[in-house]
Amino acid sequence: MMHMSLRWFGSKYDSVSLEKIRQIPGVEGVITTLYDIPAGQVWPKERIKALKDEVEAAGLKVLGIESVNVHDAIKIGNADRDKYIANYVESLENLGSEGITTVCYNFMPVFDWTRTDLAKMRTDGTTVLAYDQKVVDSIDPQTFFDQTNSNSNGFSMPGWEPERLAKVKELFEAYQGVSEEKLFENLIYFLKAIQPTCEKWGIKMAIHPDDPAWPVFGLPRIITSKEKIMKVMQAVDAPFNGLTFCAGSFGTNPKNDLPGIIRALPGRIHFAHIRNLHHFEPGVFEEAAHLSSDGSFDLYEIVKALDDIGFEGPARPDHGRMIWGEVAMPGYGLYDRALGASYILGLYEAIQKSKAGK
Ligand SMILES: [Mn+2]
Repeated sequence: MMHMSLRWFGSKYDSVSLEKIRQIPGVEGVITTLYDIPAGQVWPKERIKALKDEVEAAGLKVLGIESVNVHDAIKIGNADRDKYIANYVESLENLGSEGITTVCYNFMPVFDWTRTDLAKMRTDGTTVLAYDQKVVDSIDPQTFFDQTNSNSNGFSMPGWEPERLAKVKELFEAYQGVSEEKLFENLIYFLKAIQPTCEKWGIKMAIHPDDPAWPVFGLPRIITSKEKIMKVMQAVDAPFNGLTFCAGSFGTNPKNDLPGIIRALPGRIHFAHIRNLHHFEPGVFEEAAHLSSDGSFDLYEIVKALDDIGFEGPARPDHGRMIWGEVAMPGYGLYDRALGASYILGLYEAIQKSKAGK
């Protein structure tokens, strides 16, 4: 049984309320976070409990955390990484003891996801996030960061925290000498260090693939394809070490076979981000409605593959289009994600019924 959820940034940061999320049919809970706690700091138990209480009071469950961010010192492999890993372990202890056991994270240097347009107008008047490699190739990271943040409708976006990215130049310097191999080693070091705590509480770590699935601004990327994620799964071959299957991120590279990635990872996909992209040419795409025919992916085959491998974790619609005049954080409005959730649940119901021969 897949559990449908919506990402929610907390009542202080999100334009969408829990009350509204509660009214989307079939949505059981939220994927949430303590948005104000910077990477590297411990998540206090009382804050986690208060978050859980707030969500449960609205008739929903906390189905997972996205994300407990990993401090750059851990990704870079600095001398003080063990201090930050100890903090991470304490956050996991606090989450585990509150019964929260699905944790999404990523291991991308400097930038989280990258898009070159946060509100590209489509012919139907909707706006979507879009990407054009030529734009990335033509500007420096600091300018790129400033432009992205000034176009976010006034919302602070995940992975684009102004405090951290105020020092883009310094961050880039800190990553000098961190090759793809080194970044991979640092990930494995981190996973081995958190393994006992995850196993103690039954916490499932779900690494998010890199978005887009290739190096940007000369920074290394290590979760970009089936081969690369398999390498991580094999290096720490235990069920706690799993994947957030993100259709939109792996799908930035049209060579990635999305159902094929899912089918290669039974028992290791702990969380699913389900969305659609429309490709124009290699390195140029826009985010589409979830409906298969609106983009380049076959959403039926994606949901079917998840069901075939016995996926039982939380799933969520991913970035939505901005429709019906909504003003929200780019990608995270209510309306199109609600349509996406309903559509995915419709596919899921049809798959269950045809399997049962009804
Ligand atoms: Mn995703």
